Amino acid sequence: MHHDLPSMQVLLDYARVVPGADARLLQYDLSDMSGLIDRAVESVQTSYVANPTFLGRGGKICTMHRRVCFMAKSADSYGYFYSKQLMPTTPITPECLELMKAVRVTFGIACNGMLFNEYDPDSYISDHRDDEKNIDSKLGVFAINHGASRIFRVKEYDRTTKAACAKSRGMWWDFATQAYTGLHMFCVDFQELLTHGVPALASFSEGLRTSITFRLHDKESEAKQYEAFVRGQRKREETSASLHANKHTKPSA
Ligand SMILES: O=C(O)CCC(=O)C(=O)O
Repeated sequence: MHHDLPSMQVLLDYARVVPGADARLLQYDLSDMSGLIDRAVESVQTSYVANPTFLGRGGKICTMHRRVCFMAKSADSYGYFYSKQLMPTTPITPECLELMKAVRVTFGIACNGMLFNEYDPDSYISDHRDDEKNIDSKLGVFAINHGASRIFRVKEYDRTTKAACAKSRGMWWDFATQAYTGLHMFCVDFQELLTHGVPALASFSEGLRTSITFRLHDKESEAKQYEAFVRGQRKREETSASLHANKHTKPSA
C-alpha cells in the first residue's frame, strides 16, 4: 500500500469473531476524489444495461435487479463474466481511466476494469461472494460508493448449505453506505468466509446509488471462459427453443 492513504475506518474485523481470520471491511474517505468520481459516474450513463436478464438452468429466465456496465480496454478483457453469462466490455471512458489510475496510485490495487452497479430504490443485489478470479487477490475487492445511501449487508457464509447464513445460524452486519467513500473487502479470507449484498429496503429509498468495483482482467486467460460461455449460450438457446416448440406443438388427435 502507498504512504498517503486517505483516512480509514475499520467497519468490521472478523478476527474478533473467528480469531486469525484475515477479513476486514474498511471504509476510506474519498471526498478529495469527489470530482473524479462524479465525472466517471457521469461518463457511463449511456452505457448501462438495465435489469439484464439471462437464461439460467433449465432455460429459466433470471434477472439482475439493477443497471450494470463494465468498462475496460477491449484489448484487456472480453467483459465481466457472471452466472455463466458475459457483460461485454464497453470501451473505457477517459474519465474512468483517470479514476482507475487514482485508485491504483493511492491504494496500490492492480486493476484495468471497472464494474458499475446502479441501484434505484427497488434495485438490489442478493447475498453472494465475489469470484476473485478478476480481483487483486492479495488485497481483496475495492469499491467506491456514489449517490444515495443503501444498506451494505455482510453475513457469515455457511459452508454446509453453501449460502449466506440465516440469521438464526450466523452473524449479520449492516452498514449504511456513504457517498464518496471507498469500501474495501480486505483481505484474503473475506470472500471465503463472508457474503455481501445490498437488499431492497423500503426505509432506504431515496435516489440512485452507484457502486464501482475495480477489477484486474487478462484477456488471454479469459479465452477459455469466453469459449465456454459461447458454447453454454448455444446450449441454453437450444433448450429454450425446444421448450418453446414443445409448448406450441398441438397433441395429435
Ligand atoms: O453495490 C455493491 O456495493 C456491491 C456490488 C457487488 O457486490 C458486485 O458487483 O459483486
